[in-house]
Amino acid sequence: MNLTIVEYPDKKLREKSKEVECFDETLHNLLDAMYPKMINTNGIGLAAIQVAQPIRALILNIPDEEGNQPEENLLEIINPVVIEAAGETIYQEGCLSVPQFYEDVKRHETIKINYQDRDGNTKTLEAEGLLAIAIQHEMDHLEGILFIDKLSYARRKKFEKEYKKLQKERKQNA
Ligand code: QAP
Ligand code: CO
Repeated sequence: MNLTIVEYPDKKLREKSKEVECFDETLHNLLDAMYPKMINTNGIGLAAIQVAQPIRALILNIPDEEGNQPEENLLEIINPVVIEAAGETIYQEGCLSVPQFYEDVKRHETIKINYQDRDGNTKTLEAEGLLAIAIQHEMDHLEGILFIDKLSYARRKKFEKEYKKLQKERKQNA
């Protein structure tokens, strides 16, 4: 399965992703293809909608202390639901769908979710730190929300200007 990352301002990223009901080979093939795509593009998190599949599935692989992302640390999260969220934290986020732009975003510090694994088994996960931030970022994708939507009006304007310039440069290099 050959996947392409959908990039802002593609309207596809605004779609609301649908609940996964079939935990079949099609889902497994998609998840299996998402992992190398994420690693090869230097990602730590990827939602299915970012590869044009509007389903409530996301993967995460937070680097360890050495900066490694072994596949055994891969988290596959299907149909996540937030059951608890507390505290506040600010982190400079980026997104594979918004290349080369990073900005501070406010999130909950800790989060507890229920979700399903690739076989449909129900799981609970309590997260803090970068994992908690990444879960919130990826779950926003399921609603068609991007981290740039969370910026102040002034920062968003700064983003639109910088991003247009970056896109121009990238087109010239392509
Ligand atoms: C979401 O983001 C996230 O601009 C995952 O040129 C972000 O993997 C979770 C990336 C922050 C927690 C904190 C971005 C790679 C990767 C770029 C990513 C780029 C290359 C972003
Ligand atoms: Co993202």
